[in-house]
Amino acid sequence: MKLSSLQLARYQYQPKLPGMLRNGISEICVKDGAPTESVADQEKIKALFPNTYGKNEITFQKGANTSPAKKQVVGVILSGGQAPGGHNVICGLYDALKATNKDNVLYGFKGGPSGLLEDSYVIFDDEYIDQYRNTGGFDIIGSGRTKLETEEQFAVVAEVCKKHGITAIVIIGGDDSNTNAAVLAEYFAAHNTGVQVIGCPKTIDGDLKNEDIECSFGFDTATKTYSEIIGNIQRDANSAKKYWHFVKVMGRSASHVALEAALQTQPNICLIGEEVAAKKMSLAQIADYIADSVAARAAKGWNFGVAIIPEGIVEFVPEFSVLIAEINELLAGSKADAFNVLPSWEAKYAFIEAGLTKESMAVFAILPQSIQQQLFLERDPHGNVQVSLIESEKLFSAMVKENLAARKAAGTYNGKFSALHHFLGYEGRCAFPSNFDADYCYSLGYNAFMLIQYGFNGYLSKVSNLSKSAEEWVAGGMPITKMMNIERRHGHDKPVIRKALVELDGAPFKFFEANREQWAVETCYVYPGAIQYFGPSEVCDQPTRTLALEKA
Ligand code: FBP
Repeated sequence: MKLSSLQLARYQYQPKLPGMLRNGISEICVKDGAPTESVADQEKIKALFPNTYGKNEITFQKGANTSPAKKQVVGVILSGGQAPGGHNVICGLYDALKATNKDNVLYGFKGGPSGLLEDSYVIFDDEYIDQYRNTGGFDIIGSGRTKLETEEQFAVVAEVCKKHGITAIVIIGGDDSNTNAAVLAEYFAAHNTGVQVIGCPKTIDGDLKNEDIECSFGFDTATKTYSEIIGNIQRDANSAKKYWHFVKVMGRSASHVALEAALQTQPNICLIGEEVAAKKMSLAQIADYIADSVAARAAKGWNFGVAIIPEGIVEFVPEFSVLIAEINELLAGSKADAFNVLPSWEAKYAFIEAGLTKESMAVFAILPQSIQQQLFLERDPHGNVQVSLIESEKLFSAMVKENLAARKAAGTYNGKFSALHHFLGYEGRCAFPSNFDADYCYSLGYNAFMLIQYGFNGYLSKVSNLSKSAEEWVAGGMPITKMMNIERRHGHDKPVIRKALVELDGAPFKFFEANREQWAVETCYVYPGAIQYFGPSEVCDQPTRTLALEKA
């Protein structure tokens, strides 16, 4: 394989550990914190996790390592969507494991949770690991979206662990995967398997965070990558002065990615799904809001601009989520077959018109035909509309165009509107991790092994104080049950880690809110440029604006 010069240079990068983990394995000891309780529904969560609930938060500190001298055989999986830094979690885990005892073994189960069920694995050695240091991607072992959640699956995993003598499993994943890590940890404890489970917080979406987890890994690199591209688009827009760019960014439900990109680049418009839901905005109101900016800028002679649209926006628009629910119902079970055999779009349209309520039909009718058809094309394995595949950037630009046409007819607007569309998602998920993510991920993995070595089960690897230099980061662990509450999922009450949506009274949104009126009508673009891996710390090691504002 031909390697780029950056890849070769990144192999040499030594990720920074928190100060307390820097003195060598023999100098890391545990400092016990307070017992924990879940963020809500304490009695119910306690009853569901009798063996793992209520344990103490812990931090590591410098001091004699008192962990038992036990050979460790650890299995690791990557779960869900790619996020920059996943390789470094595994590298950090491997380095701590081998530094503790060179006979320790690290298994990497392939293709996500299904690798554990199918007993498909590699055993890491130096040569294998060294090819992946500080690189993006999850190709070291692959990932997958199989959920590990049933007792039958847990029994299979227990068998696989027994077969290889595995003492601990590390699950690198998002809120769902770490919820399942907690359930697996409880199962292992209840069945006296002696196997521990440790989670690591991953997702570019940034929605796995709470008072303990300051951010999930990958968010930093992904948002810096998107911001670089948005900045470049803004510079092009400001140079050519003839296009409005509608840029959809990933983030399946929460709008953290969009908000962070807006804080970094200061576009004219950024929609925030959580605000749209709180204000119960309709599609027409959103289009009107964007059109106001287009018109105000046109009045200054600026027929260009940039609007950031979060991927999950449509689910936050109340009338649209009702429409989606009705469509899911309309096509439930065998009804989908009856729909699919209809010979033309006209026939399908009549079927839809007969099946939707008047209100939802009114929403459906204003959508561009391409979006109408998307709603009926792509279904997930449960038969539901895949909202993330809806081209909302095109939906809103089409609606803005119509809105502007009405303004033109009324004589209140006399500009030109030419829209271009972009979707930024996969571009950011496997980028070379920024120094922040390279350091954070390596620390999470290293720390995960220390949690294993000290016998913890059902804990999330926790590295905090992240807005400071790595030297000041604090390493430790938090029982996953502390982050749980009961939520209704697929008709059942389930213990889950609460998904973190954008807080409308949080500092990042407040900053955006205080500035966006000016950004909407003036040209205040910021051009962040590419992620820098080598150079002064103020250029290379900065955390996201979200983190900086939250911790300010
Ligand atoms: P995770 O929540 O698993 O980290 O994945 C997030 C994400 O990148 C979303 O932003 C996006 O909607 C989705 O994955 C895409 O999924 P897929 O990789 O299956 O296309």
